[in-house]
Amino acid sequence: MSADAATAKMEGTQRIAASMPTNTNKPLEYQRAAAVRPSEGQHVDPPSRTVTGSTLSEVNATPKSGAPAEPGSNPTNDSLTRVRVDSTGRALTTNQGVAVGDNQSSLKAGLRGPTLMEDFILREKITHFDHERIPERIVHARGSGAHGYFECYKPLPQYTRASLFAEAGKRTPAFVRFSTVAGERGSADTVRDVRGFAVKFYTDEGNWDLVGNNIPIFFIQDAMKFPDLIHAAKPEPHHAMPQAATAHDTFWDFVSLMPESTAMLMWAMSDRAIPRSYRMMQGFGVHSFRFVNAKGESRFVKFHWNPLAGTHSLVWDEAAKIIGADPDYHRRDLWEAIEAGAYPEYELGVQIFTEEQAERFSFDVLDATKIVPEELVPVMPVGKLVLNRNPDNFFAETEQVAFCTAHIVPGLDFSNDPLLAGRIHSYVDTQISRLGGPNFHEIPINSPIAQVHNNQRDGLHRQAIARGRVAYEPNSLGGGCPHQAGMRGFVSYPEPLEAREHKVRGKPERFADHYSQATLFWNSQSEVEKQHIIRAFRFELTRVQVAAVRERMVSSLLNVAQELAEAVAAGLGITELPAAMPKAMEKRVRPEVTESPALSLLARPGEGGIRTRKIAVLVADGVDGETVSSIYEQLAAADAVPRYVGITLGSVEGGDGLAIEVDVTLEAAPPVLFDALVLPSGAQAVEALTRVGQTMEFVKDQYRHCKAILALGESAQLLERAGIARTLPSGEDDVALIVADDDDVAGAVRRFIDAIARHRNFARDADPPPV
Ligand code: HDE
Repeated sequence: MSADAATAKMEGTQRIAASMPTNTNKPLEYQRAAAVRPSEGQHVDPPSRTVTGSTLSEVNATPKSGAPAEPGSNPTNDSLTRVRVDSTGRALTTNQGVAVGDNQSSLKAGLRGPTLMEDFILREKITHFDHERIPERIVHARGSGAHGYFECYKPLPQYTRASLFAEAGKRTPAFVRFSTVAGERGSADTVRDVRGFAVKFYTDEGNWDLVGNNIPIFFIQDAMKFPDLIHAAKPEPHHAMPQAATAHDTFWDFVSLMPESTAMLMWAMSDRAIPRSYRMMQGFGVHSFRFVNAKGESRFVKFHWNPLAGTHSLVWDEAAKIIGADPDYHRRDLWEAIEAGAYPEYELGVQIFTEEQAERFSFDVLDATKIVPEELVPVMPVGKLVLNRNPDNFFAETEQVAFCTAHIVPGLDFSNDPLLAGRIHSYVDTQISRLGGPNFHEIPINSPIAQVHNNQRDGLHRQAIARGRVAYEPNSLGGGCPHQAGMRGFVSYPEPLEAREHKVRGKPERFADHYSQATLFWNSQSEVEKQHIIRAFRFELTRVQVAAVRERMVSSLLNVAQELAEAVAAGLGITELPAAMPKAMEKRVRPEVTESPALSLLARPGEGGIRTRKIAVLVADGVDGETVSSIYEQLAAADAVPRYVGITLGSVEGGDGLAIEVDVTLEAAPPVLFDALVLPSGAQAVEALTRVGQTMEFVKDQYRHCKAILALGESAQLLERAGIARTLPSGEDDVALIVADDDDVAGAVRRFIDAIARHRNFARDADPPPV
């Protein structure tokens, strides 16, 4: 470079340094007003671009070094397009871009000779392979993700300045990962467990991660207990069993000694913990957060996701059988729905309340084991999440996505929930070991779409190539940039603190009420949901080997509801009820609400219809082809997914000569994989199906799991052989068991579709099951 250019650079540097003779921001650091309303950092424009550059030679571009950086730009934040790879028409290369001539054999000294150390192609390939796995998440290891967007319904300036809520119709890109908690990465989807519902919003003011669950409360009140909880729930350390299940001694030992877990146990033993689909479950932010508006005013907020498809669950016997039939049941369901264009949608609702309101509640809003009942603070819908794109690559996107509760944006803030405080630390920390260093934010799925400019440098796998020699602030040599944003940036809400408080380890008094909301949940359930909760407690505690732990849990349940404790005890063979567990707070709390209908899964049937529901149509030679194919078409026209299930693959020949191609066999697709069943007419087909053991299993399971069954003509015999009664034990009609003659097919199909849309006919539910 010419001496002139170097001199000009030097002179320019002198000029900008001189234009900042003092740090004008410094006095503000000591002013109370500036502690609440920070001002923008001091900065100037350099006289020329060269002045703040690292080099004068940056103009000498090559295909690799490229042009100088664009002013104010950080391309590591671009859309994922910059890292999408498509090998169409390309030859194989090494990681250095060298084309590989032969990908079949290693390099040897002679055809039968030893493999040579110099074979860099083999060594690069094997070395990369050796390191393909990364540590799995300590919790939520098993998950599935999808891309989509959040659309704001209406602006919320009175509550928050968060940019994603700024205008009606504004769309913010999002990535969601659903998960189970306890199981390892390869564990089955339909285990009884809480489901993670983690959303990353790529807002234009930075990333906001709402890392929630499908249950609105949690087991513990303080982050201090999280490692204990997870150690108790995970496989027992001596023999590493059981996988992905809480039905074992250590879990129940711990939770029965932690009465604050009781309310969460009620939810976890309910059908919420065995959802039919990720598309059919709610999500919750759990903690109280804060909304902060442009005037700096703050209110508490709780976040709710409500699926437009409604909330629907499996039944336990079915969930357990699906573990064998299709361990990827939820992953497949999400993937297939998105591929089919049936995009899952969830409405975001907020409960907004003031500090003063919170003071008056009978519970503490900082206690994550408590909900704010909807009767106290209604849920206001504010927008909608639509999942419309599957990831291209599971590892690059779903496995490497790193959610952190610490990722929030201007307009939001934390509450002092002590569980949340621990999480704010934990998530960043865990990503550092899981993703190999502090630069995980540069992994494409994690990088924001908002620009990133700071003085953080180096670390493993750094991608950004920061221009210039300034990596500190304040500076004058970089013109003061990047400068602090002041009120345009994130400013913590200056929450007033209690005067004269001591530094303590403890909990507020209202945290000690452990049972009111467990009872509230119980009281709000329908009869069938209550029965399922009883059975779940019974199942889990039956697996517990130590009788004292079983009894301790029953003594705790006596504080929730006598009928619950008695029914669980009866199932466990406990004939003499223990005394109720002494409460941490003997003072009686007067809850505002003793029943909240919104807590029942049945409160949200969804938009109706049978879209994406899987329906088995059993076929064999001699089936009434004309009728069965017309039913198939009607179901497909209603956006359901009918499948011809046969004894073998190939085609069956209808009694009317129509050939029907079998989609899947009785052996490969057991009944638990379908939401409903069609048994067509045709004497010969019914006879053939009767001879196959799996048919009876199919019919019985569909009945036992309370699913809709349509039996036409002769196939009614299959119901009889399975011992299925035409009416309910009460003598009433079973509206999901539609038995029809061949002359009433149209009406029968209509009733069948209505029954599928209602999900299950729980009026059939009985313990033990009659068939
Ligand atoms: Fe998490 N949790 N958690 N958690 N959590 C993790 O972060 C943690 C809690 C939740 O799909 C980890 O990246 C602590 C509540 C979801 O990638 C880890 C505490 C709620 C996911 C962690 C909690 C959650 C995680 C493991 C108590 C519901 C999966 C891997 C103080 C509101 C995110 C990771 C994904 C994952 C810590 C309690 C939800 C270790 C310390 C309450 C959905 O950082």
